[in-house]
Amino acid sequence: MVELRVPTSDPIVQRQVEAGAVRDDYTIDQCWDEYTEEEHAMWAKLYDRQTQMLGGRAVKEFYDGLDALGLDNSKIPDFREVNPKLEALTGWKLVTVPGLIPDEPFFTHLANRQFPVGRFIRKPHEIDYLQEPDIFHDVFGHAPLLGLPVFADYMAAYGRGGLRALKFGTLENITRLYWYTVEFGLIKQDDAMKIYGAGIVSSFAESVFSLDARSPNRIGFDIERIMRTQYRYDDFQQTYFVIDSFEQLLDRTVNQDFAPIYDRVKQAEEIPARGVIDGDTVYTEGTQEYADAGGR
Ligand code: HBI
Ligand code: FE
Repeated sequence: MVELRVPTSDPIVQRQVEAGAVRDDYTIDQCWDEYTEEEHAMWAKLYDRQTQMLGGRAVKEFYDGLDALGLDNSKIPDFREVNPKLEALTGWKLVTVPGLIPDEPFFTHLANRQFPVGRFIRKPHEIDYLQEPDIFHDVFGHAPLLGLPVFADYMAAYGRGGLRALKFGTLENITRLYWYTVEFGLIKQDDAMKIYGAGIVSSFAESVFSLDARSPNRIGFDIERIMRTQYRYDDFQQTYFVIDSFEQLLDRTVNQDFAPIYDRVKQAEEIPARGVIDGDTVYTEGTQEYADAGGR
């Protein structure tokens, strides 16, 4: 039987854990019919609030993805409806998990084009911030770009890269790449800065902070630079990395031999989350006033 990293407050998840119904790959059933009216209402509220706050701040492909997958404010998405659409686009599908799962099965799912999604949805008192990914973050944040072939390929390559990193002992470095791209990435599109990272598009406050605040750095994407850079996991980022295109992201990671990259990264000094160094393409050198004032 599998062991869970965090206890869950979702009774449907609890029931499955207690019944030994968690599969060896950590998946469980979504049990969509058992979501309550309050839970559907929370989805609707989050969806409306977030699409309003985003306005045009997200990358065009994000909105296309919401459309293509039929994600809207009407109800918590039913994976039985979303998955056929997603599979037709890119071969990806959403699977339900009890919460955060260990790295190895997480990477294995990505390598197999399955995105692990927590079943639970945040409670009213957690509406602005929670550390664990819930179904709103996982689906609203991640699913739209999983329907875009170039990004879908990047995510699967990341899963394979993560499995290799576990063997190389470079988990921290590859995790930073995920953090600064998949979760908190920005992109230049038609000369405007846009959001594509799931952690930002699903965050009420960070969707504005990441693009508009004077505080954070905005620096051009560079894989070795990112792998050396520490990050904040509990507050707004002090640096955002900016890609030119999704093709750039895929080119720099797929079919790249990471071994020499890891060798150089291991030799090089770590860069603090707020650092700006020689060789950076600096779009914004942040004031760091938010972090200096103590942050959250
Ligand atoms: N599990 N459900 C879930 N979601 C994640 O985003 C996740 C995880 N387990 C591990 C993990 N992320 C990270 O540690 C990896 O990015 C390294
Ligand atoms: Fe995420």
